[in-house]
Amino acid sequence: MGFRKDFVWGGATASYQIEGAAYDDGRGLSVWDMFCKQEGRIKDGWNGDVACDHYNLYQTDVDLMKEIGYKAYRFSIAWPRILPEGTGAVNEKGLDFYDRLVDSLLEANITPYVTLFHWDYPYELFRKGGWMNPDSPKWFADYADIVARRLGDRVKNIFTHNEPQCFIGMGYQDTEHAPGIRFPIWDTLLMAHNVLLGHGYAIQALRAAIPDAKLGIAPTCSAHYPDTDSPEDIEAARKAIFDIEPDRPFWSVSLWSDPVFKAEYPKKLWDLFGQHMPKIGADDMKIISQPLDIYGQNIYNGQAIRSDGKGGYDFVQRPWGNPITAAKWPITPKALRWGPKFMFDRYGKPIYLTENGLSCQDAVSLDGKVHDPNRIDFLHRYLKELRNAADDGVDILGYFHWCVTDNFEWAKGATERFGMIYCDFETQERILKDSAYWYRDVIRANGENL
Ligand code: IFM
Repeated sequence: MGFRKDFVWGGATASYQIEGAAYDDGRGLSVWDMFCKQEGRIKDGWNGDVACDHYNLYQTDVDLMKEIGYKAYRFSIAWPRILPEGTGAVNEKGLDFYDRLVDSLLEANITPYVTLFHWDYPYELFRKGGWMNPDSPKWFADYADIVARRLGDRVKNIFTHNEPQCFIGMGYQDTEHAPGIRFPIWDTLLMAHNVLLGHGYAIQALRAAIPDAKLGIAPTCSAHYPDTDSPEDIEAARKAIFDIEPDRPFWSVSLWSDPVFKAEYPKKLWDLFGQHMPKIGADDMKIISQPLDIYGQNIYNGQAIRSDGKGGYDFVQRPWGNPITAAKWPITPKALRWGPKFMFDRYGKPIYLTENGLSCQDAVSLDGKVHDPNRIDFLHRYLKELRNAADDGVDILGYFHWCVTDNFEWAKGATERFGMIYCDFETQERILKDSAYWYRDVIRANGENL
């Protein structure tokens, strides 16, 4: 069977990680600007002030994407570039930038996929309580409406939030990401609820402004997979992937996706934190569960699961010396077969792999090229498993490699290179890595050469 004929091959980025121009043309501050100013937060003290200077070099990047043969490009919009205070006055110059970018993509025959929020939350709204403020869902919807009215004639694929697991879990629980302040569980659960309400209100606004748009959300997951093909292990892995860990609830899939697709919070969340859950308004779950067209999944890895023989599951210890990426993330290609399958079985929505990739210690060789065999091997293995998922009947619409270029990798700064395009952060020179040429061939063959 293989990938569908109209399979969407592309790459993804996020505004704060590549744009730079952090203080130009009226952009407001985000929590990430302020987080980076705090000593010790970012490896080697880097920040997104310039990053890949994509704000100025976007045409170069679009040209390179075209050279690779991308059919689509997923990028995020910097909320504070559009609304410097988060709400109120609109910064026309910010909208102009995305206008230019979208036009340039369409000119190159690359379909734009927009993510509204990939973590650069307006600092002025954070000062008003951020996602804890009861008005925060409406702030997000108003922002969505402004973007839709400006870009909706050309942008027809939109995701609301990217990885709510991370911006809530890592921002307010682990504190490794902005704003890096630990809040008690009841406040963090309230934030999560407002994030979901914001998603629902934004979908209403987007639907009204762009009736022919395909709308979705792009969470992430640890895509656990069965250790064997036995029905018991498969059901155990399914259980594990949707489970909620008491000490890391925000990392779960079901906390975010059950409300969106099933209009309810999972029972286990109530069992664990019932007394800390926010007050749920009469219409809240209806608003959160607005019908969606597409489901984005960012999947990097998972863990093998075995049935414990009692209806539960056990994590299988990874073999000694199990391959890892430069970020020390385990390499587990089966995550791309079973993650999408379990999501499709539970939520029934067509899936885009909205992020997948790895960081390597890439460098320019003496021959002036960037050889990244590990990336090619990783992608080859993962894409084969994704194709297996498609063969299993999972409706997979497309794949966005993370990341188009090397970029500002959040707290890890410049120490992790995720791109297919090498970026020299001093000179802003770009070089297509070997994997980019390899990916070009995969796109041309629609994955049949894998
Ligand atoms: O760089 C991030 C991205 O912003 C969100 N998903 C994971 C990537 C790699 O860490």
